[in-house]
Amino acid sequence: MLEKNTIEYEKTVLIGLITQFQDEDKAKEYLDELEFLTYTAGGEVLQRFLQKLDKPNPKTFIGTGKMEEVRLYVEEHEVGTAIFDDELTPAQQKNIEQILKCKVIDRTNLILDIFAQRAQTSYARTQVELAQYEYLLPRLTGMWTHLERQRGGIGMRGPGETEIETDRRIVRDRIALLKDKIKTIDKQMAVQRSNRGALVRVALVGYTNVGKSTLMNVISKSEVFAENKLFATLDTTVRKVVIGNLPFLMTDTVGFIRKLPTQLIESFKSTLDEVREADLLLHVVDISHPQFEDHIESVHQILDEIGSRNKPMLLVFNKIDAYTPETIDADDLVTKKTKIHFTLEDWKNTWMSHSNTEVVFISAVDKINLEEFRIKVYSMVRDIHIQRFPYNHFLYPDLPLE
Ligand SMILES: Nc1nc2c(ncn2[C@@H]2O[C@H](COP(=O)(O)OP(=O)(O)OP(=O)(O)O)[C@@H](O)[C@H]2O)c(=O)[nH]1
Ligand SMILES: [Mg+2]
Repeated sequence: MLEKNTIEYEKTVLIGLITQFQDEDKAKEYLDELEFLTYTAGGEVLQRFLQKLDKPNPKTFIGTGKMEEVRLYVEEHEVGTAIFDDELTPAQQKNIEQILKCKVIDRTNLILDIFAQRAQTSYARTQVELAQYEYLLPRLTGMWTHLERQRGGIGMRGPGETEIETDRRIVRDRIALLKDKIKTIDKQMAVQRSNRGALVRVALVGYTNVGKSTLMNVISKSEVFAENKLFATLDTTVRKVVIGNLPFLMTDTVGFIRKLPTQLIESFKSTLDEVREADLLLHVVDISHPQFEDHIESVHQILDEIGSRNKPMLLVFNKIDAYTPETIDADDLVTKKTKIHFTLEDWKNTWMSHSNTEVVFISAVDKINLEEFRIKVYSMVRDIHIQRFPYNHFLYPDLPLE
C-alpha cells in the first residue's frame, strides 16, 4: 500500500490547455484530477502550467514561449517528470522530451502506470500489460518515422527499419501471447460465472473513488480493499448478499474515469463482462465531489461503449456526510444561487426528481440511510427475480422482513 510518509515522491509538473472546448474552470478541474492521479501514481506536483490555445501545437503541444517557461522551471527544480493532461502524439512526446530533458508522459500513460502498480492478481497484471503494449505499439512506429526524418532516409533506412521492425515484431508477439493467455482465463471466468446459477446479479459501477468498495463491504460484510486513492480496485469481487430472505450476487469492480484509455477498456473486457452480464446496476456517485454530474456523464459514456447503458439502474448518491453546500448570507443580495449552494433537498428537486432512474442518498461510512438503500435494492432485485421465477413470487413480500 502506498503511504505518503514511506515512499519517495517523484517531482512532477502538470501541463494543460485552455481551449475553445474547455474553459479555464474546466481546465483547472481537469488538472485537479490529474494531480490526484499523479499522487496516486507516486508523484508530487510542484507546479502547474496552463496555456490558452485554440488547439494543441502539433509539434510540442504547447507553444514555444510556454515551453521555455516549463523548461526553465524543470531545470531549476530538478523535475523528473512532465505530465500532460491529454494524449500526446508519439512525435510530440519525443520533441518535448528533447526540449525538457526529463520524462514526458500523458494522461493515458499515467493511468496505465497506476493500473500497472495496482494490479494484484496475475489476471489483472496480464490485462494491464496488454493495454501497455497496445499503447506502445503505435509509438514504436512513431519513433521510427521520427528517426528517419531526423537522420535522413538514405543509409539509415536499412538498419533503422530492421531495428524497429524487430521491436515491433517482439511487441506484436507479446500482444498475441497475452491475448491468448487472457482468452484462456476468460473461458474459465465465463464458466465460473455460469456456475453461479440463476441468482440475480447486481453490479456496483461508478467513477473511481466514489465508495463502491466501501459500500460493498458494508452491505456484504466482506473486506474489499478501499482507500482514498484512485483505482484502489482492479479485480472483481463477487459476494452473495441476502436482504430479507432474498439472495442475490453483488459485484464490485474497477472504477471508471473521464477518458478511460480505450486500450484499458478493451483489455479489461472480461472484468467489464461482470457489468455487461449484470441484471441491475448500482451506479454509485460521490455527491460531495464538485464535479459529480460530469462523473455521471463519463460513467454513462463508458456504459454506452460496453453496451450496458439500458440496464435497470439505481443511482446511489454516496458521501452525503461530506456534502457541504456553500451558503449565501441573508444580507447578501448580489450572489446568485447556483449549484454550489444547493442543499441535498434542492438537488432532489432537480433533474433527479424527473429522471426515470430511482435515486437514493446515503453515506456508506457513516451508515446513513442504508435501510432505505436496502429496501430499494430489495425491491428492484425482487422485480427481476419474479420475472425470472414467476412461480415462486410468493416467497418474497413487497418489503423485506428484516
Ligand atoms: N466521507 C465519506 N467518505 C467515504 C464514503 N464512502 C467511501 N468513502 C471514502 O472514499 C474513499 C474511496 O472509497 P472506495 O470504497 O475505495 O471507493 P471505490 O469507488 O471502490 O474506488 P476505486 O476502487 O478506487 O474505484 C475512501 O477513502 C473511503 O473511505 C462516505 O460515505 N463518506
Ligand atoms: Mg474500489
